[in-house]
Amino acid sequence: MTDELSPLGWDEGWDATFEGVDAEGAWPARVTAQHRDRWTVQSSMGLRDARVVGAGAAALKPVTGDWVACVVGPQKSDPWSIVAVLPRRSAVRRGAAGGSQGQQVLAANVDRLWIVQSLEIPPNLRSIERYLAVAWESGASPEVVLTKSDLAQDLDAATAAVGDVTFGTPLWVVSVEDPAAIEALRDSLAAGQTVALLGPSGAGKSTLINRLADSELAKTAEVRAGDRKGRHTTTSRELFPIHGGALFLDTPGMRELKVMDLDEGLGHAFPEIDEFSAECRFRDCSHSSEPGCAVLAAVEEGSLDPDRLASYRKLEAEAASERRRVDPRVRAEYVAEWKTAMRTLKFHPKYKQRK
Ligand SMILES: Nc1nc2c(ncn2[C@@H]2O[C@H](COP(=O)(O)OP(=O)(O)OP(=O)(O)O)[C@@H](O)[C@H]2O)c(=O)[nH]1
Ligand SMILES: [Mg+2]
Ligand SMILES: [Zn+2]
Repeated sequence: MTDELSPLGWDEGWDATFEGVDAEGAWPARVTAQHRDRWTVQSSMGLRDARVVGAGAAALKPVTGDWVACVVGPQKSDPWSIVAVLPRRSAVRRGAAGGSQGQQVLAANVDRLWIVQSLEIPPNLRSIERYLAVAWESGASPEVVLTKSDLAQDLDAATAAVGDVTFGTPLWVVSVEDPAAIEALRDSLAAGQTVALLGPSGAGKSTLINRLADSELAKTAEVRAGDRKGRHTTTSRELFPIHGGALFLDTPGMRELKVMDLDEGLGHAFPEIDEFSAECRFRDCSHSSEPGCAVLAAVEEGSLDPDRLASYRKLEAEAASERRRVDPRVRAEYVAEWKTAMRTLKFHPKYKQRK
């Protein structure tokens, strides 16, 4: 099985995982696209339409990049049936958008996650930090790819500014006008490796995939003349296996990336804050007003950029509210705490005075 599926990213580890899956007579396939209630899967038998049927179907939520176990039928003319989703090695998740409850898994089994930003406009460092936190949390290896270097107003200043927030994360600067830069990126790719691209609309994600694959796989479109924003050209998450090469997972540009319940991702994205915080007097220091806070002291001394701290605290607050939303136990604790606080407040002389 390994040989036939290796161009899709299968390896001996997946062999072992598949053996542990309870799916008699099923075979593995990789999800290359997801539609509302249909999935396109690819296996050694080519591309097929698949659906999720039977008891427990609602719990299986395959996403692009997932390895799934499939069977035919029930009728021969039916699409394949997905009977199991193999445990993910990595999952790019974002917090629930709009009013919806659940978090969303954007992509699964991603090896490298490219955060793509255009140099046509000054880099939005706060946005890059947000993407980095989400990327680090996913289990994939994050990298930052700055595109359209040919259109940058001050290339050196822009790359230096981004370099200040990426620390050790690999940083690539490319342009479709710069074959050497594209070649360097291509050289870094390995066969069977899954690379997902994430970033705002118009950043040039699909263009980059086409250029690296040397083929017009993904649709692209010009950005709007006025504000240089994209037109949301890519509308679904799709995996493009390149013959003998890597697999590219293209995604639609996002208006906003809401973070999920960040855990280690935050510390990885803000390594200097993580380091300072080890010296805080309180272990659960929130770096807002506590005595003995080493992070605030670092800002005071000028060794930490206050914008970085503000960004960190904003993401942390968002992650905490997301955690309350998804984890019923944490949510219950929070509600209880809040009720106690309200009760205390009601009996507080100050509160009475205000009434
Ligand atoms: N000058 C220049 N233009 C580029 C470069 N890369 C991409 N573009 C242009 O930027 C526009 C948007 O590119 P897309 O690849 O469609 O952007 P996208 O990130 O896939 O956008 P969505 O699918 O909407 O998320 C296209 O007109 C590309 O030709 C570059 O390096 N230099
Ligand atoms: Mg696109
Ligand atoms: Zn602190």
